[in-house]
Amino acid sequence: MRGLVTATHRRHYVVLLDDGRTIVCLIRGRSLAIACGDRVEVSLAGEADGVIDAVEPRSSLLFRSDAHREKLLAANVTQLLGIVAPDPPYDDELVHRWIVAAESNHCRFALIANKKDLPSFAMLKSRLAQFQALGYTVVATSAAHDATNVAALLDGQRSVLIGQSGMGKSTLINTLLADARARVGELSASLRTGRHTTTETTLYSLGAEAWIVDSPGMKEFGLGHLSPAELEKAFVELRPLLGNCRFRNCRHDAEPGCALQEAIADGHQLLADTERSTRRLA
Ligand SMILES: Nc1nc2c(ncn2[C@@H]2O[C@H](COP(=O)(O)OP(=O)(O)OP(=O)(O)O)[C@@H](O)[C@H]2O)c(=O)[nH]1
Ligand SMILES: [Mg+2]
Ligand SMILES: [Zn+2]
Repeated sequence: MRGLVTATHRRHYVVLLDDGRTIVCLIRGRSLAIACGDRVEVSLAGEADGVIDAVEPRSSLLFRSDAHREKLLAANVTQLLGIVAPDPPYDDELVHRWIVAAESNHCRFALIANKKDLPSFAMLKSRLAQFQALGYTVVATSAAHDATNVAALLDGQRSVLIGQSGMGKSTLINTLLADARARVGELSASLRTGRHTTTETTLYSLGAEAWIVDSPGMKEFGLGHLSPAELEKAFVELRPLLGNCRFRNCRHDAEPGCALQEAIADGHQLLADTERSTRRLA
């Protein structure tokens, strides 16, 4: 039997079989790593149980990493949707990291600016301009009330929604799918950090070929698995300059004849900002 992984919870995986049944699976052996969005081959072990035997080849695999381990986010995604809001405060660097993750997986990236009903939303606009300047779609919404402009981004896409805790991922999915039953928690005003209400990664079907994955809030997005060459290509604004440095293995630091440094010296402020983020990420 074949199916689609729609939820991961510790060692258990929910699989929607191609015949429409939903079963809960374990993994055969220990070597397989499985994520929401994976297409898998399973053996049935009972009415509602099974074992995942193999994973079909993936078109993309989003994951973050730190020094110790890799954390899979979703497989076969065509679009990464980042979500930010004025409250709790969000981190610009995190958005740049999501963009790098999307670009290095050849996925589309768009940014959702949520909670536009809050007065503090006005402050967000100038910060979001940098992402628009790079060519990315930025959509302002109030997930708690209306999600029509986000829905327009989802057609025919396999999306993953990521963001810090409390930004409104599950609220957005609730609004998008009245019956999604994503658990939405009350933001803890005293902590100002929001509560991690979503603990599992869950995939919601949006019709024929489209789906969206809700993920637990994250504060970090480690990209240590990317090589310097992959990293520099993941910054769209650097692409026209790559290959123009005097040395082929230029680290774009203090090397003579560095095309990136020259562009910065020419006064491209945007590049200067990006170069700083590249260095932070490296
Ligand atoms: N004012 C306002 N509040 C919102 C909006 N969308 C979500 N919220 C509130 O923000 C808080 C967090 O929403 P969630 O949807 O649980 O956030 P999340 O991103 O899923 O958080 P985690 O699951 O912890 O990662 C809740 O109290 C929501 O009611 C909005 O459009 N406007
Ligand atoms: Mg949530
Ligand atoms: Zn260089």
